Amino acid sequence: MNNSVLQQLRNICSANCVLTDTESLQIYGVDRTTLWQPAPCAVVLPETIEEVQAVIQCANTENLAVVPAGGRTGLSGGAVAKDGELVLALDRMNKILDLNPVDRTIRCEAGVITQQIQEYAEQHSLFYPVDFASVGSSQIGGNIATNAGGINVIRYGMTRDWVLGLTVVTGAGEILELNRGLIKNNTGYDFRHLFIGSEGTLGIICAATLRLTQPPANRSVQVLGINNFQAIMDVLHIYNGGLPLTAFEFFSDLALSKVMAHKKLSAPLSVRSSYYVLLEFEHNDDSDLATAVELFEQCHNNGLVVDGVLSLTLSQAQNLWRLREDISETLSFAKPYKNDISVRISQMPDFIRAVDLLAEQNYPDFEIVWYGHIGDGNLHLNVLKPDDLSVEEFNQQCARVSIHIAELVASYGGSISAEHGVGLLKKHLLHYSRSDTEITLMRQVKQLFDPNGILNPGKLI
Ligand code: 2HG
Ligand code: ZN
Repeated sequence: MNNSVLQQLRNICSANCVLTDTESLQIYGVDRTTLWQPAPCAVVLPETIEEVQAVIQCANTENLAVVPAGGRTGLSGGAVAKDGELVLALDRMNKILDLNPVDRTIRCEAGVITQQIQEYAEQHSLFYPVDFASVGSSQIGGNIATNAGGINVIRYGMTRDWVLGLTVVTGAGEILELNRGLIKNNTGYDFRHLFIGSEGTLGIICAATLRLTQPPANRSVQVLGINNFQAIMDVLHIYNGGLPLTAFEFFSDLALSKVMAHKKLSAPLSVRSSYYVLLEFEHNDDSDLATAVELFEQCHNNGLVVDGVLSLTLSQAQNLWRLREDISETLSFAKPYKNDISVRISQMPDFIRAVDLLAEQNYPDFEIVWYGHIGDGNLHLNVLKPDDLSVEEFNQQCARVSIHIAELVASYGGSISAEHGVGLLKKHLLHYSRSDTEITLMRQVKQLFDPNGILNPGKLI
């Protein structure tokens, strides 16, 4: 980066908020993907929205590409700076600004860690329900920019459902207040929803007002051993009819054995099965617990479920959750090739059979770890590299297969990215889930908010 631009940034944000040392460039230039080498020109850490605005104005004048960065826990390369871009990290905009118990809202800056929002809400007897394994390091701005999902979507929806207001700086350097924290506001196009899931391509999310809700009374967890996909969906149907489910997750025996070995955890059930469902439900009294036992017995008597366990304490529930939540981190050392796909729930049994067949045909010698949010119609398929294959060959082979998976997803009217976003990783697959007209309109929308194309160029579209 040339010295005059560096000096301008130092004037805007103060000298110690502009980083150019090799270590910082390596850390801030990448998310949790491993396919690209970080190579940003600098990292800037503004502390106020005015500073963000001034950085964006400077980037426009100097024709400098900007990659917005939150907690960089993304899995699609949305926060990768590999081509000399300026990383604009929101770490220093980390204040909780207000919690309004009457409105049941929390207002915070974009760099607040998701878990801090959950804890702050809890201290005020309220609940922020969006939850996933990386809440301890992801930032709320990144959650909004990628419309993060996670483990409670079946009951509480995605991040989008909890955003009441956004303050953004557009790619053109304008500050916009979107929706003002209102529940009801029918005044035309709702730009808030354009920014949610826009992956940093339209503007920088600087602050947000989030809706909070009543905390759930108690939550219990059941892990069930099941031998086939159809039975998993039948069990979902049966439990949905009887209990207020907050999660319905699944993982394969291979996923379980990897987590148990890596995290030194013991088996949840005495009998092994091909798959396991982890379900969670809210309950106010013992009758729901009795219902859980009855539903289990019904499924067991029908031959749908082989074995099961119900948590009786919070710590038992937490231990069971680790079997599911620790899968992604456990596998990360093997640098797996990831698929994050979805179809409508009713199509899941057929779709899974078809994916399974495709995987068997195309990956005869690869280990495939199946898991995901099956209650939301969302599968995570992690393909593991055999030791004797080079990383390049492995990734090329997987990229070829992912085209077949995308074709299959398209034939079911599903999504090539259920919750991880498009970023760099899925860009070439976007047309399997969005029409040419839609993609053209997306480009035109980007042009409106970011006329010089400085924001996250090359991502999403
Ligand atoms: C999960 O559900 C995350 O655990 C990560 O979305 C999934 O790493 C993955 O493929
Ligand atoms: Zn997931």
